[in-house]
Amino acid sequence: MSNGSFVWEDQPRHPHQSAMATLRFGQHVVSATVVFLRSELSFAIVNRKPVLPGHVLVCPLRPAERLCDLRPDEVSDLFVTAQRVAGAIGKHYGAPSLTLAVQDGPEAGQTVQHVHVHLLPRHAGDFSRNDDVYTELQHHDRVESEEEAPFRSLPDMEREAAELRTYFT
Ligand code: AMW
Repeated sequence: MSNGSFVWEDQPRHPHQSAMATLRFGQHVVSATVVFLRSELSFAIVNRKPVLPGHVLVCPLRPAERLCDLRPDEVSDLFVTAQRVAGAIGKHYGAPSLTLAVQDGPEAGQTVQHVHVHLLPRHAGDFSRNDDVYTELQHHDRVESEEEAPFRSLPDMEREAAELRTYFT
């Protein structure tokens, strides 16, 4: 089945640099180099501002805003992909547990207008109160916190994506 309006785009990085493959993540354009898995209808990327080490995102290729906007085959592929990614990050980060979350709509904390499943490796004691992870998820990428903790560098994100890609080859 077609994946709708999704296209890999080739965009110039800079007038003097060669084009690079990018894809749309809501209002953002992300480099293909931070994508570590692609399925028929979904993709997985590393996070530019992870709440915990290994906090990654799984998204439908078609930039639908809300879970209810997805077709059944997209929902199915999204969660099968999330399950595969869960296995990989669990191993890679030696995590006995994982948190999966979808912030579906602005009142639920969604800031990127493109459905995404958050996956976070969890370890005992990573938060003093286990459910504080949800408070952190709601606030970590808000503008007011960017000054305290800037985004990761592209090379750092690319390094993690390359490591995670090895689980799917
Ligand atoms: W939401 O608050 O919409 O549920 O979560 C958006 C997530 O996407 C956050 O974890 C944020 O850090 C991450 N994010 C936003 N923009 C990018 C980007 N360009 N590349 C990688 N991760 C991003």
